[in-house]
Amino acid sequence: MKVDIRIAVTDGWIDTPDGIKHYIFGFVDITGVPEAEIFNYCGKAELMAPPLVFIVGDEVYLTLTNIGTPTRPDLDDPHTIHYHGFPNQIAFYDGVPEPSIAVPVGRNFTYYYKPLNPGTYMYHCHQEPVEHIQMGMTGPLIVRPADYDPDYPEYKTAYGHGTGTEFDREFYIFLSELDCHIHDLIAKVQDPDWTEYKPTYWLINGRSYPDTITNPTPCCLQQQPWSALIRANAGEKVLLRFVNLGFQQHALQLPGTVFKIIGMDAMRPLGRNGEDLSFFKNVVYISPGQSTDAIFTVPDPFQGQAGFPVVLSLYNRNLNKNYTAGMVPGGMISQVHIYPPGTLPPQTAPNQ
Ligand SMILES: [Cu+2]
Repeated sequence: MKVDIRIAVTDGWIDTPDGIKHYIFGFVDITGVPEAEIFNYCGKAELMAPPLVFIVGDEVYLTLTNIGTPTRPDLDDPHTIHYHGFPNQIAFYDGVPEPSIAVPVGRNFTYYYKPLNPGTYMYHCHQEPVEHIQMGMTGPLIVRPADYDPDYPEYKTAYGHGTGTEFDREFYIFLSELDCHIHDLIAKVQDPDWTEYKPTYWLINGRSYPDTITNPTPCCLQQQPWSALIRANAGEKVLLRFVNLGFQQHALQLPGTVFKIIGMDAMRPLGRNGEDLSFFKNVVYISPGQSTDAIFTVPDPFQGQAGFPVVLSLYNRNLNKNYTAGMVPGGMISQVHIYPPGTLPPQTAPNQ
């Protein structure tokens, strides 16, 4: 299927629960926005960047439009889109500025791609990547298998019918960090030294706990529209699509259940003869630039009885990343809310 997407690149401001605003660079979806209105999106960059969802075999035309950075009008940085982890991308459309081209302020460039392999990927700007990735130009990307069909449980899978990767609900768990000192320097037209990178905030889907579990999104988090709250009925299979585009390793744990690792870096673990080598782990240890697909079966604490939602915590096992500016708990924490079987209707989009 032909897919047309238009993404604008600009700057913006995000909130953390301590009441501080942080300057970011980032992307915002302007697909279908009339040409005369695209500059209304200046300064409206979102963290995490809009998730992209494709199906194997799609003909994807993604137009990147650089609408400038109103807080820093002196910056004339070009930007790109790099589909991280796509094995068959050609250099011209890969967003690495040296062998490709980058998009200056006021210009467009249309990237073409035809995804061949299902899995969880990510995308980011590749111009001055140390700065632009850290400033927030990062988002997740799903490629669904060609036979994906959400109306039939055996075809609602991460890697295709018969691969043992069926799920009932799916959630982006997009990990990054933020060094507020450097973001502040950039907002104030200073030149940061990135060798002094020392993050002070740890984020899931662009938010710091307790903002991670706020759902629906309140008006104060409009530029961080993705809650990380996981809601599911007891007994369901939940697929967590972990992506790390921070600069640190992270170790995510969900006490009360166990993760079945069904994919890493958009590759289903298979043996030489095609045998299923998925495995079980308590902790998802994930490096920068890595993705991990983990399914857990929601435990049933109700045993046929009615009850209120039961809460499990998903948190970074590096416990020093579970605070926000001295407030504990904070940082890289989210929650699973378990409902009695049959309570929640079927999920129609990720992170609902
Ligand atoms: Cu950039």
